[in-house]
Amino acid sequence: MPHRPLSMADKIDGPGQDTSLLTKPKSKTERPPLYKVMLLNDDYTPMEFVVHVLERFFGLNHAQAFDIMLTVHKKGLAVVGVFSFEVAETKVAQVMDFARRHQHPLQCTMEKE
Ligand code: TYC
Repeated sequence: MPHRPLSMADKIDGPGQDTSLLTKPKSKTERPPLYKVMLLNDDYTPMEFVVHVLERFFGLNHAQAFDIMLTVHKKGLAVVGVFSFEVAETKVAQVMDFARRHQHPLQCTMEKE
């Protein structure tokens, strides 16, 4: 028997089940990664301030902002939006700066989805 490296043609999965020609080609247009922006709970930032932040920087209406604020308050954190890296980074910086300027300890972070 001639010695040669194994090729995909040698890999037969079972009768009539050679899948070597049926694998999906990798998509050519890869989507850029998305980033979750999250707010963290703390014991000191006023609820109304958090609602205002969500309206101002995340374009939520008052009811949506109030709901998310309450989720953070009860669960410790919540995702407030999903964005490209650059937009997520900007939102985090805007929220952190706004909270710092108002002397609230509110924390905002981002994480790859
Ligand atoms: N826990 C805060 C309070 O009781 C309210 C709060 C909600 C703070 C959400 C931060 O991301 C936050 N005043």
